[in-house]
Amino acid sequence: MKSKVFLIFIFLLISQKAWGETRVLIRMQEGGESSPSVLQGLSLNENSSFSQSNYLPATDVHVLEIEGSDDIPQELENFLNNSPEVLYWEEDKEIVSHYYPNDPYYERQWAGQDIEDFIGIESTWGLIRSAPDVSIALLDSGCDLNHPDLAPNLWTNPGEIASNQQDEDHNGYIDDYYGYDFVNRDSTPQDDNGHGTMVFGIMAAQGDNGQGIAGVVWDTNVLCLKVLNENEVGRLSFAIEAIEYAVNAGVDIINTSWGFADDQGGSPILEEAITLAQEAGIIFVASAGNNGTNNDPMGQGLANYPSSYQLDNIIAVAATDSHDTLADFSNYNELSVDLAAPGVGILTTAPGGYTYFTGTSASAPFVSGVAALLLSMNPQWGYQEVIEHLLVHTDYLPELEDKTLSQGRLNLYKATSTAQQAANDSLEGGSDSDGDQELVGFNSQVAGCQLQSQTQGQASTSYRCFYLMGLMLYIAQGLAFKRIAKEKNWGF
Ligand SMILES: [Ca+2]
Ligand SMILES: [Ca+2]
Ligand SMILES: [Ca+2]
Ligand SMILES: [Ca+2]
Repeated sequence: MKSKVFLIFIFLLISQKAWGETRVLIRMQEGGESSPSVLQGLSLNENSSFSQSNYLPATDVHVLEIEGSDDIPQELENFLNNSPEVLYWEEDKEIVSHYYPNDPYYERQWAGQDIEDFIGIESTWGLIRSAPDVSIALLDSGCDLNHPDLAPNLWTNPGEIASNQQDEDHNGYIDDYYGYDFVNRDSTPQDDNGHGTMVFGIMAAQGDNGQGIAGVVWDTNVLCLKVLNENEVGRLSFAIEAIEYAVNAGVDIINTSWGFADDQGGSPILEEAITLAQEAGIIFVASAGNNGTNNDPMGQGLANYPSSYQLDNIIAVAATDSHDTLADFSNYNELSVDLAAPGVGILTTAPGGYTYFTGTSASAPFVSGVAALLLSMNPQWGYQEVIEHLLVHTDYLPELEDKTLSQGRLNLYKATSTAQQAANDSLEGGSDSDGDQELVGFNSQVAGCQLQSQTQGQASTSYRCFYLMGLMLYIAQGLAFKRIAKEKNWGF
């Protein structure tokens, strides 16, 4: 099974060279040339030529397109490596979705039966189901904008009038009312593949509307940014531009159910874009990848990106199956993969209907959905508090002990019920928002332990409490490790 999955993954990597042209991303030195005029002196061999195809202002990146060559011409490579104006450059690599084609008949028998029990979804809905003030950017193959179970939850641009050929909000995108299509460069991020629509449904299909299914969150705002084409393949530059768009739109969460494998630490420019999201306080949820291997950021082998960047706003998600064990195809790592969530045979929306969906692509939107609920309950929480809270309130699975940072699988009810308690406490205890944000979670937990020990004196309560504290410290160490590794620029 594993080798079959691996072969399919390799096949996807090799076979889907979706783009005819080779492209490179160039990051100029700060204070250097603001346009690639530095390249004007360069001539390629007679068969190839190059032109600028895009400029991404927030990351100051020039996208260069090379015609007539399947590879980056040696002259260009030499030039870029030796030019003092170029800070760094990389190929505009392909990114691929983390959808795993399933065996429909067998897996349909399971879907929807045990999953509610595992993750406590129905109990969660008894507590909270809406996050109307939260917005989630979905960077994917687009959305079925006409799907009755999704349309009510589409983000809309308050500064833009649709379909009038004008750019009312002056953001450089004409008529971007429902987001943007970075693949075809138009204002309609309509899904021509289905992947984005499937991710959307798990995360945020409208509930209690007499239609189809209910997503984790029933009422929220999903910003559709199309970065994958009809074959579920995109480019780094699409994703980087979409992240810039999401940051400017002020979203709270970004969901990425795709990636690329790399043994050189991933794309530095994509990492820089995610750093912009981090600085804006955005939670970045990323699927861990489907090649069934260790995403070891310290090792020699391939790791999946963006999930393996050591940025503390990234929450990387592995997939569990119907037996509540790690799915064969799921990637894992004890530091870079944060937790697992169901990812096999999940019933969700598809363009014009419904389907079953498998892959770490299906796991990530469970986490994005519950992150939206947590933010809605505790709007004062920063991204670190949301992520720490989620990781501490998983269900421990022995198998995940050395395969995810939290050692556990998402439990919606544990996460939301304890967040509800935190919201109540914060209402009762008044504002302590002057405190160190990062430590708020810890302080209340330690205080909770003492309180429980004193008032109840029950050994079991104390053990549970101190176990939880220990786990929080362990996770905090892991998150701190990510921050330190990032600061010290260790070679991931
Ligand atoms: Ca606009
Ligand atoms: Ca307009
Ligand atoms: Ca379009
Ligand atoms: Ca529905």
